[in-house]
Amino acid sequence: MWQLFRKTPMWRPRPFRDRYDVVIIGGGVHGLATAYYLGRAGVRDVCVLEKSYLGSGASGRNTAIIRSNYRTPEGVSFYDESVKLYERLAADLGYNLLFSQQGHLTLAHTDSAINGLRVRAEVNQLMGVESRLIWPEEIQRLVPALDLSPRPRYPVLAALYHPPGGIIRHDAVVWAYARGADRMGIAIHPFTEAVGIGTSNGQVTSVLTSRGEIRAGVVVNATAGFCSTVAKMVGLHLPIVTHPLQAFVTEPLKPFLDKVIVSATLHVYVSQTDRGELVIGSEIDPYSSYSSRSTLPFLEATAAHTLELFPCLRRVRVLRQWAGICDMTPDYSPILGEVPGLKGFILDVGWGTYGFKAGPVAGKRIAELIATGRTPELIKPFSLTRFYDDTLVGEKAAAAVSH
Ligand code: PYC
Repeated sequence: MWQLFRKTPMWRPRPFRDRYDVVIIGGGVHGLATAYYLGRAGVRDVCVLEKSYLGSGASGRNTAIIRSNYRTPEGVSFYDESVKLYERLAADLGYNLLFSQQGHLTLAHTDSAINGLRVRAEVNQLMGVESRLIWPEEIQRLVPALDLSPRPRYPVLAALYHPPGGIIRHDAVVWAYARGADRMGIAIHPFTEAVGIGTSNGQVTSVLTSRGEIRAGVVVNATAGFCSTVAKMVGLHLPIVTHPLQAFVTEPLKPFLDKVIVSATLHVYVSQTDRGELVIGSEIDPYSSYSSRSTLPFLEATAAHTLELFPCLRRVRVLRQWAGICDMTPDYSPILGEVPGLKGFILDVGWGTYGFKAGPVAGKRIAELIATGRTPELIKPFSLTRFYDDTLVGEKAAAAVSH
C-alpha cells in the first residue's frame, strides 16, 4: 500500500565509475543542462559532479529573471535563444517550471539613461527581439503601484519595455534538467567534489574527486563562484573577479505586480512570484569575496531604494535574505568554449549576475561543441581568446543594475 504514495525520485544514485567520456564539474543549471543536451545528442557516457546538493550554488541563489534585452548583437542573439528554449522547456522536460512571461521594465531616471535604453531598444529590434522605449503614462498603466510622481529623488522618466522577459521557478529548472539527464542514463553524483584535474601532453586525462579518480577525455568547468579555482587545477588563470550578490524575499502579498521592475540608478530589481512574495535584489557587493553571508547594510539600502519606487510597501515584512557568488569578467560577458593549448577542457564560466537565464542556451551549445567538435557560431564571440585579441563583448550597460 505504501508504494502507492512513494514519490518517484527525480534522479537515481548510480554507481561511481572510474571512467566516463565526459565529466561535468558543477551540478547547477549549466552543468545539468549540458548533460541533458549531450544525452539528446547521443553522448551518454557522462557524469555530473556536484560538491554539495544539486542547485546549491548560483542556480539556487539568484532572482530567476529571464530576458534577452541585451546591448550587443552577440549578447542579444545568445540570450534570445535562451528565452526561446525557456518558453518550451516545461513541455520538453515534462515538468511545470512556473515560467511567468510577464514582461520586464528597465527604468530610466536620467536623460543619459534614456539614451542608453534607446540604443538597447534599437539593437533589440534590429535583432528581432521585442523591446521598446515607453513613457510615464504607459508605465503607470502597466505598473499602477509604481510611484511616477515627481516626489522621489530620481523620478521615473522612461523605461525599456521587454514583453518576453519574466521569472521562473529556478529550483524546478535544476530538478527537471537532472531528471531529463538521469532518464537518458547520465550519472549525477552530488556531494562529490572535484579537487584536481589531470593533464598529459596538452590533453585533459582525469578528474580527482573526493570519492576517487575518474579518467575522462573531456572535462567541463560549469561552476559558478569557484570557476577560477577549478581553472587553476589545470594551471589556467581566468580574467575573473568574484563578488557576492545579495537579495531578499518578503512575506507573500496579494498579486499586485505582474512585471519585473529594474532600476540601475537605484541598484534594485523587484518582481512578484506566483506565491505572492516579492523577490528583491541589488548590485554586486563592492568587495571581492567567496562569502555568501547576508548583511544588514545591504538590506537597509536596498529596502530604502525599493520604497523610492513602491512607497506602498513600507509596512511589508522581510522573510529571508541570501547571497550568491558572481564571477565577473572585465566585459560582463561569459567565457565559453575550448581553451587553446589544452584539449578537452571546456569552459562554461564567467556568468556574473546573469548566469541563470543562460542555462539552457549554454548547455545546448556546449553540448553541441562536445558532440560535434565544432564551436557553434552563437558562442564564438565569448571565447577566452577575446581577452588576448581585444574583441571584447561589452555588456555592462545591460547587466541588470551593474552600471
Ligand atoms: O541580468 O537580469 C539580470 C539580473 C537580474 C538580477 C541580477 N542580474
